[in-house]
This record gives sequence, structure tokens and C-alpha cells, in this order.
Amino acid sequence: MQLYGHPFSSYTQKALIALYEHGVAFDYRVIGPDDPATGRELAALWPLAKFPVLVDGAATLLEASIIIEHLDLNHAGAVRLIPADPRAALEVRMLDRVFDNYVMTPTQKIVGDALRPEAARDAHGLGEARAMLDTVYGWLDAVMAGRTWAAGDAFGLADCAAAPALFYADWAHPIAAGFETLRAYRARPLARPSVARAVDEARPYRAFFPLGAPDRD
Ligand SMILES: N[C@@H](CCC(=O)N[C@@H](CS)C(=O)NCC(=O)O)C(=O)O
Repeated sequence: MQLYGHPFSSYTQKALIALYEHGVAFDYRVIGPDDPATGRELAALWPLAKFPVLVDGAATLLEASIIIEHLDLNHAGAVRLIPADPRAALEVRMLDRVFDNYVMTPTQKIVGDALRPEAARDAHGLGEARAMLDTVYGWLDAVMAGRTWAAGDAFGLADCAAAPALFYADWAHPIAAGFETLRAYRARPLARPSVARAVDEARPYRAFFPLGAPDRD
């Protein structure tokens, strides 16, 4: 298998956490300005050139959630990231969508805005992104009460999404001190070997975080 991605990318980390959880070997094709050939390979696979993309034999898998579904179906190790019971799986998939759409998307908006030239900044959109994060932080703080992992007792797909999403969201728009349950949940995966490995591999790139990476985590 080949994984196209970048160590500092949240969605690449989401797929990497699943690869590390399953203990699957893969060839890491890192996208970067110093390697235009790999960027061209990625664009040939997926013209939007968004990453991660996983190639497994004849199959090309787009979207981190689908990559994780593919790994769970075809390369599962000791753990299963999506419950076998389809009803239990719905809760996992629902929270996966929440973390992507309502945590990571507004976070990308805030980070992306900081990369724009001053005159092209979108103050209105930025306000919407921050308001969305405040609302979803409050919702998640209540939902996570009494839970170890996003959908209950087992680490899974939703946690693969949550770990990098909350990691960077808190850098871009801090989780307020009142949301202690959510703050504790954000910290929990950082002690898990698969997540710690993905975070450690991204450390050399922290200087590139456009808002300035905080001196923690
Ligand atoms: N919906 C996609 C999102 C992927 C995504 O936004 N990836 C970012 C990196 S974290 C990216 O490719 N950025 C480069 C670009 O947009 O050109 C997924 O779940 O995999």
C-alpha cells in the first residue's frame, strides 16, 4: 500500500492513526514543495490533490474516513475501528462526521485565513468558524460526559478523526476552560501509541503553523 499525505496534515494523521492501530506496513509518499513528482502522482490519482489518498493494489481510496473503513474491512489487526454491529457503527460514523464537518472544517477555515494576504482575509467567515467551534465544543463537552472514547468504551474511527481535529482546533481557537470534559478527552489520545507517533512525526513542522504553534502538547 502507498499512503499519500503529509505528517503535519490533520487528515493524514487521521489515516495514519488507523494504519498504526492495525499495524499495517505501507510506503509513505510525502507531499512537499521539494518533491513535485510525488505531488504529480497524487494529482493523477485525485485531481483535487487533497490528502490523504491510499493506494491498495488496484484500489484508490479517497477521504480519510473511507481509508479507515477500507483498512478495517481488509487489513484489520487486533482492533476494529468500526463496530461489527451496524447500529453501534452508526454512532461511530455520526461522530466521525461531527469531528470532520464541525471541528476540522472551521479549524481549516481559521488556519487557511491566516495564510491569505491581508486584503483577502475573510473576517465574516472567520467569525462564523469561531462561533461554530464554540457551539460544537459545548455540545461535545456534554456528549463526552461519562465516555472514555468518542462513541463509548472502544477507541475507533471517530477517535481517529477527533484526535487531530481537536488537537489543531484547540491551537486555532482554544477550548474554553469551562469545557473540562472535552479538554480531558482531547488529551486522552495523546497518550495512545498510534496517536503519539503521528503527533511526534509532525513535530518538525510546527514552525510552519501559520498562527504560531503553542509551546505545549
Ligand atoms: N475530506 C478530506 C479532507 C482532506 C483535506 O482537506 N486535506 C488537506 C490536508 S489536512 C489538504 O489536502 N490540503 C491541501 C489542499 O487542499 O490542496 C478527507 O477527509 O480526507
